Amino acid sequence: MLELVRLTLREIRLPLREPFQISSGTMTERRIVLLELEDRSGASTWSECVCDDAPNYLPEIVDTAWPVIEKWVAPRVLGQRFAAPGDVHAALESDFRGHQMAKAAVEMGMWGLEAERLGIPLARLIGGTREVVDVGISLGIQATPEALVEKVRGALAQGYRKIKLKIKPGKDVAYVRAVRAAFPDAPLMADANNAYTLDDIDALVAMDDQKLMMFEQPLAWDDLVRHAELQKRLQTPVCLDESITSLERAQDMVTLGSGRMINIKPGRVGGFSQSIAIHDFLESQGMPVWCGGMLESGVGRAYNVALASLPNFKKPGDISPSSRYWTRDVITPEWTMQPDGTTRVPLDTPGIGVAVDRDRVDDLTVRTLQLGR
Ligand code: OSB
Ligand code: MG
Repeated sequence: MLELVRLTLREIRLPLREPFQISSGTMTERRIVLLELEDRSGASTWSECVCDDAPNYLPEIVDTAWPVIEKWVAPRVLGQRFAAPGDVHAALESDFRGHQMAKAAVEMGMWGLEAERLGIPLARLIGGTREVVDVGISLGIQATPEALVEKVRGALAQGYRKIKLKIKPGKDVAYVRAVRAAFPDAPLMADANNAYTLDDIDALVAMDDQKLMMFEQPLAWDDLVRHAELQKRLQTPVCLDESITSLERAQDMVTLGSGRMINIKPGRVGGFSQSIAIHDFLESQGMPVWCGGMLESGVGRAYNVALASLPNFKKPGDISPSSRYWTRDVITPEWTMQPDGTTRVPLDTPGIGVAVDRDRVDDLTVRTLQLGR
């Protein structure tokens, strides 16, 4: 039996190596909530809440997630006995709307804790089948198409297997065409983070012949109906990110034809149970999924790497190594990528596969809250 007896929240600040710009804003530093979980057996592990400072990706932010975990999530889990981590999701659903990222931070931690308690790798616990996972990079919006071409050149030289270009109206067609002209066979895709409406469809149509693997979330974060209209008019597959917050929304995507694949971010869907359910459902539909990222520290990345070891994660994930974003990560060993653009799933280590560097975390911590005994 899994029983969480103590939960410690910490907020850390981690400066990015370089600013990261998406259509809705620029980040220079991450505010990250880390959770330390301890089981009755003495086993312990860490997890991460993936929301950001500002509500420009989804409504949840650090300043909602912290009190929600304290007041509403932790009390439903602390001191309760769970036969399996898969049972935690249900405990967080009844009469409790939204707050997926706050719920996921604890729910995922319970999977990590179970892996630690049983002494097996997290990837094994969830039924992962891959020993290595393919890695993609997400490149922020650049000042000029030429600057973007140089970024892509560097990423391809490092071995990345998928190159995601962030786009927004006015920084799209010329950028994508310049990159495609420079690299005719590169595995490219574009992510708009909701920056378009159906009125801007001409720009999207103008990129439809650029052999993009997909357009990620071109339209509004909560809109499945217009994405269905858009998909009918494009050959390029639409991949949904922001719009998929549960298994039901994934089912709606298939019913409506709003997209042909999903970027699964476990934080966005409330944790591992829903991630696995969405993975299984899309597999039954013959549609691939891939693992998204939220500029996590190495702790959050550990969960993403484990998740991406499931069989239907058929496209490279946004699981770039620690050095992509951080001068120094908060874990040891840091996440690395092989020259062939893959990352090893840590199958020789129990639990999440990396250890938290406590001194580093202490140096970065701005507040702490201990819950439980
Ligand atoms: O839309 O996938 C996104 C980062 C922050 C917020 C939203 C997104 C992203 C990324 C970065 O694309 C992916 C990564 O963690 O490397
Ligand atoms: Mg996205």
